[in-house]
Amino acid sequence: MIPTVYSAEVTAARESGKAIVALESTIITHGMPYPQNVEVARQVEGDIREAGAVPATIAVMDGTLYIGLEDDQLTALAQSKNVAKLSRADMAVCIATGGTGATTVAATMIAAQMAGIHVFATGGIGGVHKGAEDSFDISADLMELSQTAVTVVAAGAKAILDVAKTLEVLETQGVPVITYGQDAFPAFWSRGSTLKSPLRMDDPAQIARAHLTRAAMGLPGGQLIANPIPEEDEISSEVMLPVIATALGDADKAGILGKSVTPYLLQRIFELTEGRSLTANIALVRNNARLASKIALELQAQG
Ligand code: PSU
Ligand code: MN
Repeated sequence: MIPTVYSAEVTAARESGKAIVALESTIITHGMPYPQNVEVARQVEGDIREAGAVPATIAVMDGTLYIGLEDDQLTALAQSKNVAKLSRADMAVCIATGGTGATTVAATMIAAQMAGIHVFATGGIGGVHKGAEDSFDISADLMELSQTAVTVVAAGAKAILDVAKTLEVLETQGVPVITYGQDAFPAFWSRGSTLKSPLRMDDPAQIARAHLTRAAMGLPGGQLIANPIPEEDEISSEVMLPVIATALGDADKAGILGKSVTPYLLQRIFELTEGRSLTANIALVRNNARLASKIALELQAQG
């Protein structure tokens, strides 16, 4: 038995059959600085409510799995230091030992599936790191997408990753990568990229139908929906590429490895862009929350 607590709002939504959108907590604890992290978390939850769905931010606190956080819990989590970053490998250990941890994309998908939630909004997924041919650093997020039936809305993958290799692994793993409303696979802070998206859809109803079709065929796994950042919020790749190169060089010099790589790079890019990367990050997460809500409502209408 997994000690699980649903927020009041999520409990009511489950009873009345309202659409629910899952949100991860690593973006709060390891992806953005305090106090912007808690402000953004609240805004994103508000965006989902405004779109007619219910937000469920997921985290493990003192060995309990929370599906939806009350506002004081959200604030406490955003302020805590030394929170573990949980993926598939360490989530059960954290719960079993009474620990506290924030859920990555992989761990959030697992929790969402346990709670019967089919749609999840985030900023960017983990992927194949540059130099993975030597480090073998490939995020468990990619394998999770191939086995857990949750549709994940993200703004593509960051250029801190090897995006082409990330798309190759997703293809090998049988994950549908669907870009919303354009042909190019978006590059997180920038709308465009030189990479063509494997698939494209222009309508949330279609995305919901594809999710249900996959399930009906008995195929495990979810879908990755790549939602380009709104035009007015994007930062051009000419601005971002040198910044990313500097951040990667600094990570290398500092000897950052494993789980610490992504949080280190995000923090370094925040400093190097004087906060501009964060402003864009906030805009794209909110945009993803709105699209995820539409998909969740459609799933409910069709399902
Ligand atoms: N990419 C981002 N922002 C993030 C993350 C990734 O642009 O906050 C977080 C997510 O929680 C993601 C995790 O699941 O980092 C991937 O970490 P790793 O590369 O260690 O698997
Ligand atoms: Mn990794």
